[in-house]
Amino acid sequence: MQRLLLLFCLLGSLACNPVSPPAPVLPIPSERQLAWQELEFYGFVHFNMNTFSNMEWGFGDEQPSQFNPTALDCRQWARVCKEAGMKGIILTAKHHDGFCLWPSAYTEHSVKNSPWKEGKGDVLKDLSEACQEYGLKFGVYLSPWDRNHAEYGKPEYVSYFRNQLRELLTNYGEVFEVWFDGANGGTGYYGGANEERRVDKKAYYDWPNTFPIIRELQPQAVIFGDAGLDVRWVGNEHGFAYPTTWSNLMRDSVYAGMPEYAARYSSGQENGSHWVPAEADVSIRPGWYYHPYEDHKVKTLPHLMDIFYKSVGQNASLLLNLPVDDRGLVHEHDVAALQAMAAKIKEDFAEDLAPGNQVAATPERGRGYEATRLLDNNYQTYWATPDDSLQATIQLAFKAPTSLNRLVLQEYTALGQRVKAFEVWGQTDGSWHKIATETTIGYKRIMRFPEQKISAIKVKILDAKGSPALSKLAVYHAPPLLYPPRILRDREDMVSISAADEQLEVYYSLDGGEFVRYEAPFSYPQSGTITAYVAKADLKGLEASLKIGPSRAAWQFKEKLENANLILDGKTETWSELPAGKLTVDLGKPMTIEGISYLPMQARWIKGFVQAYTVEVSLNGRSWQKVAEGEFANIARSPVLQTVEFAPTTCRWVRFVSRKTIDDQVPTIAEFDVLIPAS
Ligand code: FUL
Repeated sequence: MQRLLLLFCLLGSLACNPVSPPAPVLPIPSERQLAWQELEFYGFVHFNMNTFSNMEWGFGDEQPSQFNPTALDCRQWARVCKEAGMKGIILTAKHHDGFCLWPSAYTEHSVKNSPWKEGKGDVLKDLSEACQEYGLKFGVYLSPWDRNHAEYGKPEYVSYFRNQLRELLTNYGEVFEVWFDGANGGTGYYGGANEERRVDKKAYYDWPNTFPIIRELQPQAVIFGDAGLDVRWVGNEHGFAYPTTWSNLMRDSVYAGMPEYAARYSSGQENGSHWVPAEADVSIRPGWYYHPYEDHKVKTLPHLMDIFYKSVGQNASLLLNLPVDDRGLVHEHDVAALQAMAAKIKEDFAEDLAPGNQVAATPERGRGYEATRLLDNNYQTYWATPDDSLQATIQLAFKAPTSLNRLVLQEYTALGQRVKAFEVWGQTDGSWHKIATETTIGYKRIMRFPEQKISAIKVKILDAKGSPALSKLAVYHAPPLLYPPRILRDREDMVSISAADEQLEVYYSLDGGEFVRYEAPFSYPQSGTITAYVAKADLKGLEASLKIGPSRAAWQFKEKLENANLILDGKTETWSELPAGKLTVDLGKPMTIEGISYLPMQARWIKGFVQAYTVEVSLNGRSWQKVAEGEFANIARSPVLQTVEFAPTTCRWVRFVSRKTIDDQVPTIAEFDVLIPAS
């Protein structure tokens, strides 16, 4: 009887005394940071004077007359971003060259003196309105460094900078993020001084008195910078956060542009003093600004997906840049890449397979914090452990064995970032195997692992800064990314074929023959066409094919070249210089050729594209015959594979001579080959 009474009392107290929430583990996010973290994916637009000067960092001496987009359409930018699932757009209102995309009252170096819309245009206005129309947030990038301004480096410039900030934050509606670049100080035009100006990066901008302007005019806007205030740089421009990424940062030890930032601070610190989460910025092309010569270098779908998983999936937001072109539009290639990425993200997360299954956790804090909160699709509700439990196990048991390859976990970050170490286990036929050993979770952690059919999944939290509090556990089965594989033939005639996803099978055929499974590199010392595709069960990807010339194993170059092997390694990304202005190849034996191919260098910072050429052949290496002469007319804009064809000729030596390069620099080359008649 007494026992029963005790039980009633206990139940009664449980019913009347709600379980209190876990105490916050400091630091914790502000309201504006909490709202920002839910955006996850938004767009950067680099469009400004550099778009027209074909530069990345204009010197500051450009003329407003150069800014003349022919079809500028901010609604197209907004539509493209919206359709890609982005939540906002941040525009380079002013980059380091100082040109302003809005008619600032404080400078003549702006759109108001450009031919665009006869000086009546305002890109900030157009974009802010387009964002509103498409339900996107609107943000501004304002470069602290200004290579145009005569007073850069003096206190007067800081007043100018602040005045501009006021204009941007007053005239264009709500702003969700203000982006300050860490690059500042160096050579520049500076009103005609043409000199180098260094500033004290810590003190010059007097940030403690600049940031309040933002708080005053746009209290909900987050401030981005190396040191925050609110959002920090991820420390690289690849769009990758880190397997261990803390939102906590020792903010007072950091300042914008500090040299050791990337190595020491960018992944955050477990015991960081302030909540300053990471934002991963990356461009969809090699450059931030549009360059026609990068039209064929838009990132591939596997690359973009890797970026997505390594940013959004590693406790960072993704800021993906679109270099709007000189028409004023997002280029067709970028649109296509973005659409493919958006479709794949949708496909990978089409169905959360967790709800409807049984979830349990030990220990559990009590009523209101049960494990079922992990599956209720409500970020505000969460599972938590009692205060003194820093370890815990969550188990999701499937009704039937389920194939999956993604796990999503989210901490309830309003209470601070807590989890320090965890493991993921899967159960097959009654026995458990470890799937992953990890560290941090943060706002969102997405794990990719090889597909497996399991009857249960277990998350073991091994260590935490405070009692774990998780909002979400979700599992998915992402379909394979059936991207065409890469086929390479190297200098030794070895062919290798690689798939973007190592889990996939690769099949290939030689010269239209039967397809066979690819296991390892093989020798192929002859000319022909290799075709390959990736597959999984009955799913088959698109084919890739590579046409290759004769064996090159015996080829030799006459000139002494530092990186000679790179010209024949089959890799488009490697390159060599031709200091003698020509490439003379001994083919090892006489053969009939009917042309040559030249791939210009493909690295980010290009130089030495051959514009005017001559091709000569010889049977003995002494007497030469010219077989072709001409120009690669569009190479500066489009440095794709160039071919030169001529009447079939038998020779043992072939020479490719550069008569002029686009920039008068030493010619460069990524790949060289000869074309032979079809047998
Ligand atoms: C860098 C800048 O210098 C680049 O030009 C670009 O704007 C990038 C987002 O940040 O630091």
